[in-house]
Amino acid sequence: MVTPRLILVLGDQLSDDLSALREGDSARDVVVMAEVQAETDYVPHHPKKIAFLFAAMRKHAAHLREIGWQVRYTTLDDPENTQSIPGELLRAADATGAQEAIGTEPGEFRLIAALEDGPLPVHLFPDDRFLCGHAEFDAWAEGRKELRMEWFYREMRRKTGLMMEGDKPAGGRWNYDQENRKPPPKGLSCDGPLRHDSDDVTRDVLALVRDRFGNRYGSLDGFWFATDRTGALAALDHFIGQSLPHFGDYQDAMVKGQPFLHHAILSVYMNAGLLGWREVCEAAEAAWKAGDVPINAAEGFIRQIIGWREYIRGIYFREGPDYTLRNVLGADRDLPEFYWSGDTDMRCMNECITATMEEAYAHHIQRLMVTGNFALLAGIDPHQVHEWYLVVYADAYEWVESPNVIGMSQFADGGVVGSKPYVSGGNYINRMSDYCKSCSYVVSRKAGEDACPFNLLYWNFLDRHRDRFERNPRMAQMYRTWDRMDDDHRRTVLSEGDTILAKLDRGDRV
Ligand code: FAD
Ligand code: DLZ
Ligand code: SF4
Repeated sequence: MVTPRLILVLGDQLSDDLSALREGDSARDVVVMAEVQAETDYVPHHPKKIAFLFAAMRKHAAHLREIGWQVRYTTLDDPENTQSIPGELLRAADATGAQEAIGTEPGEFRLIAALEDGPLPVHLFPDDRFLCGHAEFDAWAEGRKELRMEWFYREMRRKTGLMMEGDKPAGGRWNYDQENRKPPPKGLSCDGPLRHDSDDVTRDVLALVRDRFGNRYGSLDGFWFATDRTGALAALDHFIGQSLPHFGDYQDAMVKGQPFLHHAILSVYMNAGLLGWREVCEAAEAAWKAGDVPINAAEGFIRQIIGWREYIRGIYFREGPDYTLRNVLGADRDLPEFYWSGDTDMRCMNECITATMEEAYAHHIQRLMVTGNFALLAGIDPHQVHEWYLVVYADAYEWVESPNVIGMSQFADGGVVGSKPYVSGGNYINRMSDYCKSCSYVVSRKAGEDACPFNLLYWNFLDRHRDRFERNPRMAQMYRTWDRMDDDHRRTVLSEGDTILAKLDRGDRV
């Protein structure tokens, strides 16, 4: 008898066209999939994320069996479960006589190291479900003073031919952002994502997850994610028909009680492998070609995927395992408790945090300009901020979460991802949302008891980091504005900002 090899398929590798499966032999090899505590607990993931992945893993295992693979699947409550991926590989090797395993490179250095250092030899193949491999990204990055996404994106447009006319971008421009990012008009609303009913598999998983993880942060109620490829394709169709036409216009808008607006809500499916970048982008391009979607929406959406998503992954693997420990601004304040409860008088923070607890989702601007902006202004330890984002979002894996948080949002990498920190006072949030209207603070107040904390902390941040940022050409204007204010006002603003920071340190309500 020929000795089988094990083929590891992880929870975010639920794709038929996976390099490890391509390298395997269904007549001989055994696919190993396992629900394990090491993965549910290395950070205490939101229960909706765990339920989504377990249900999707169980259905993918059934699908792989249907197409001819032998699959060894361990459920979390199996009494023999060793509760780690290397442990389950070893147990499968004992049971099958396999001497080695193959896999597709995981999306976190932590797990790559655990497999490389594990007791069974594991050969990892590149994860070619992405458009840009590590060597290609490094070749693009090599010798550049700044790794700006826009230049990378243009290469990816040329490489894919998406929205290209010959070697020119469709419509004559690479980027239609000037037409995007409008403030929300009164009454802006959207039906949101396609909601999927539970079936027996999902119901079993929900019961297990409620039993094991029901007491941790995040709500399991109202679970509606798709948990297989058919459902994910239906979600893609729904987005293209319903929301893509407005995606560009209202990409940055925030409206109370409307966490999804016209966003895709596809990252959860794409990052688990249920959808691929090409089919998603081609669907958007086809809708534009058919005249159903304006060019600014289609281009803006495709840029998020072949631009931002690929660029962010390139940064993660290029920067290396110590990336999540970077902290160039020396921020060392503990993450305030209200990030876990939403218990704050700041309406914007309350709205984004409570929606996150409910849905394991917030859109980009809520992540960047509300929760991320506040953490940066308040000098929160970026590693704690990183762990929070990894816990709370259903689409979070370190390869995509950490460059967004450590780099884009917290500037803790010193400018690898962004040329300047994404900070703003309350004005930006007021322009792009309806949050401030129902806030206890007054967004137009720059000082005083009820002044918006974002306003106070904005100047406090710029003042604290003057040496680093005042010569940055994109920030010089802000320092000039600050310097023109009268001394008394500046002293008041700084001392009231310090009062808020002291309240955060004491755990007082803000
Ligand atoms: P849409 O806004 O509709 O965008 C369409 C698609 O573009 C997304 O599905 C996603 O695949 C891709 N995309 C857009 N922006 C980015 C980006 N900056 N990086 C990578 N892909 C992008 N995205 C994650 O997938 N996982 C994360 O853990 C994550 N953490 C983030 C943390 C912070 C602080 C910030 C600022 C952004 C983070 N993002 C993350 C990026 C972005 O917020 C999400 O991809 C997006 O909100 C997902 O929702 P959507 O599918 O509705 O996306
Ligand atoms: C996120 C996650 C969770 C919660 N649980 C599992 C699991 O039980 N089994 C598994 O194979 N994968 C899980 N995952 C996804 C992995 O954490 C993911 O593959 C790595 O973080 C690399 O991206
Ligand atoms: Fe947020 Fe300030 Fe607006 Fe309140 S006033 S919602 S704290 S930006």
